[in-house]
Parts: sequence; structure tokens; C-alpha cells
Amino acid sequence: MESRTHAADATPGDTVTVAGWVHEIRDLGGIAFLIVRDSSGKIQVKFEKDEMDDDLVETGLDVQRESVVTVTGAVEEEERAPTGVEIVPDEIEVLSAADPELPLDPSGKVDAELPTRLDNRTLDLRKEEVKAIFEIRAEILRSVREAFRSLGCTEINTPKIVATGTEGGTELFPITYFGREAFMNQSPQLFKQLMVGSGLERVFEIGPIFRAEEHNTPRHLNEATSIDFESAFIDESGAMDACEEVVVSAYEGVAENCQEELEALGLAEEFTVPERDFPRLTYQEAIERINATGELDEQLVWGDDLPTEGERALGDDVGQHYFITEWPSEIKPFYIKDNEDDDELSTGFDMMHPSMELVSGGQREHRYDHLVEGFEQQGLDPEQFDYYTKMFKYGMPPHAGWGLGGERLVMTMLGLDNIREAVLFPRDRQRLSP
Ligand code: ATP
Ligand code: AMO
Repeated sequence: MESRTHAADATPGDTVTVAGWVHEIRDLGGIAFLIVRDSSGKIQVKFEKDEMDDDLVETGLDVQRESVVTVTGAVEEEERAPTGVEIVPDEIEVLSAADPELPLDPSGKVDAELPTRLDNRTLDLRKEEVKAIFEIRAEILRSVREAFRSLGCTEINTPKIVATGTEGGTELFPITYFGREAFMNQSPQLFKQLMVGSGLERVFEIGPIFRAEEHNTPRHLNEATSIDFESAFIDESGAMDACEEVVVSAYEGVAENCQEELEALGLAEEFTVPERDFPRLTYQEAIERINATGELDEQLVWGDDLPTEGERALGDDVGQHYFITEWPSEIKPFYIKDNEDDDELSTGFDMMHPSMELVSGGQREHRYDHLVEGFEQQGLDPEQFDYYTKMFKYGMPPHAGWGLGGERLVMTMLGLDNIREAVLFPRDRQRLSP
């Protein structure tokens, strides 16, 4: 579009061409107004029926809401206009006329259910508060990348079509790859580990993960964005430090650069950046504290996974982001290293928002014999993972890392009640299109 002016930049005295969507039409009789909206904001266009060219007035007033138009005219100060200025048009062109029957109302006056909104994301994201989520999501990813770069990480991209699963044969989407069985990858786990043994040493990846879990919950997706970190020569404690740094940086980026978006979401007042030094509770302490809340019908015992209500009860008790460390080895995957002094304990950790798990990670088993043993213990055939295990024979440094659910970070940061709100086109059990 040549030489258009954004609505927010229209200055009294200028002649501008603004391009955007017809947000609202107010016809008061002798005078009528179009409110035109673009990505920068809105501007009023005034039609004085008796004083303007009939064709111009007719075009302006016949246009349907949400049509795309360009308006050329002089910008004037007008204190009664919503933004204090208005355009007195010389020309209006309808670039794309909208159907009068809209599947949802972008002005937000009429509420729409989530499925209708997801079916019509184009219209849904014309709403300021919905657009704000995705502007913030983009800022989170920007800040996260920057934090990784300052931690000395190299960004990598690993395959999403794989021959074998990452963490076991379950919960994968099978596909056909030139007549062979293949899968959509559920985590870059094995690939990122292979790269810490390469000359890169410290890597991160932001990419899709696919999980055929049958969940139908407000916090699970079948296609999610995983933010992965892996580094040579650090232990689980170093990995937790990096995790805290990345998560806090994401909050800082949003606090610094997304004030308008936070306002659109009604969060500007309450938004706070979490303090560093998240408490680190052992798994043992975690189950004791959950049991002490009395929120669960049955007491948790060593070896239990934490049920959702348990996570919630503990989150309410702790009241901030926190880590759970020293998980039982038996409930952590084969690639997580056992504690040096007690092989019942692992170096695995989770990082929790008070409302849910955000991150899993740990120190990795880098010793070839132990790794192969781990595969067997988990009932996996190490042969199938030969491409991975073999590299542990040629100099694999001690290393640690973690995976953070991108949508869960957005969701918990903004207090969204459904993870689907944080994805443009979510994939869940029912939803494969759009
Ligand atoms: P009519 O006599 O047919 O109502 P008019 O041209 O006399 O039309 P006004 O009396 O100027 O219209 O305004 C009608 C309404 O529109 C009033 O409530 C006025 O405050 C409001 N209004 C007028 N001009 C503007 C403007 N530029 N921006 C916002 N509101 C305006
Ligand atoms: P895990 O399976 O715990 O660990 O996944 C890491 C994080 O990814 C997010 N997540 C999901 N988000 C939405 N929908 C899902 N279905 C979903 N599944 C996972 C969560 C979770 O905490 N390889 C390890 C990571 C590592 O050790 O480095 C892994 O994938 O926020």
C-alpha cells in the first residue's frame, strides 16, 4: 500500500490516506461518522451530508461494517472525536466489501463462544484484547530468544518427522513417510542432547511438539510450542538457574514493551514480574505439603505423580513460581540421570506456576552403559535409538536442560482460562481445522 498513514499517526493539518476496516457506522442524520480501525488504532471520519459530494457521502454511508476501505482527507482537531482528531474525507474507496452477516462481532458488543471465535480467528483478532494476547506472545518469544542468546545459546531446529519416539512409543501421531512408518515428534529431547555433544555445546529450540494424548483439558494441546534448552557442562541446578532467567526475562519483556496490550487485557495494574530465586522444594517436601493441605481425598505416597488438585493445592500454598526437585527415578524418563548418592532419587525437576506445571528438565545420563540400561529398564529397544546412543560412545559431556510449554507460559502470565486462547489455530481432539 503506497504512502498510507496509520490511524494513530494522523496529525491535524495533514492530508492523509488511512487504510483499514470499518469498525462502526454512526448515522445521526445530517452528520454521520465512520470509525476506521487499523493495527495502530482507530480514527473517526466525518460525513456532513449537506456539505459534501453526494457520491462520497453515499459510498461512505453504504459501506458495511468490517469492510476494508481507504479514506483520504484532511485531519482536523475535534475534541468530541474518540481520539481528538477526525478525517474530513475527499475520497473513500471500498477495497473489500464485507458481508452484512458477520459470524462474530469484532466490536465485542456481542460475545461469541470460543469455538465460534476459533473458527473465525481473522475476525476474532480484530478485537483489541484478543490481538493483545498474540502481540504479547510474540514479545515473550522475542525476550526468550534474547535471554537464550545472552546465556550463550545457539538456536537450532530439529526434525519434526521422526522414525522413533522420543520418550517411548506411546502418545505419538503415526504418519506414513514414503511407505514407511514415521511419527510426528513429541519433543526435541534426543536431538538437542546430540547437539550438546557437538561443537555447539549450548543450544535452544522453539518449535512445535505433537502429542496424541487424549486429554481434553484447558491446559493440554495436541500441537504445542516447546521452548527447549540444553547445555553441556552444567548440572540440574545450572539448568534451573537458566530456566528462571528465561521465564523472568519473558515477564520483563512484556512489562517493558507491552503496556498497551496489558491495558487492553485489563492487566496493566496487576501485572508483576516474578522475583528471581524461585523456591526449590524436593519432591518429598512437595508431597508432605500437599498432604498437609488436606485437599486430597487420599494421601500421596512416595512414587505417586502429583495429581492436578495436588499441584493446585501446593501452588496456593507456595503462592509463586517454584521448582520441585529430586523426583523419584522411577517416574522420570530414561535420559534423566539418577542422584549420585541415591539411585532412588533423580536429578529431574519441574518448574511450576502456582496453577500448573510449566517446565520439566534435569541432568542427563551421559554415560553410554547407564543410558542403554535405562532404555531397557523403560522397556524400550536401544537398537531403535542407535542413532542417539551411539553418539554417547564418542565423547558426550555431562549436560542438563529442560522444556518449557510456550502456550502455558502465555496462559499463566495472562491468567487465560483456556490454553486455546494462547494459540491462533489450536489442535485438540475435536479441532483439526482451521
Ligand atoms: P442533525 O441536525 O441532523 O442532528 P448536525 O449536523 O446538526 O445533524 P450536530 O448537532 O453537529 O449534527 O451533532 C449531532 C451529534 O453529533 C451531537 O451529539 C454532537 O455532539 C455530535 N457531533 C457533532 N460533530 C461531532 C464530531 N466531529 N465528533 C463527534 N461527535 C460529533
Ligand atoms: P514434558 O513432557 O514435561 O517434558 O514437556 C515439557 C513442557 O511442555 C509443556 N507441554 C504441553 N503443553 C501443552 N499441551 C501439551 N500436550 C503439553 N505437553 C507438554 C508443559 C511441560 O512442562 N523432553 C522433556 C523436557 C526436558 O527434559 O528437557 C519434555 O518434553 O509445559
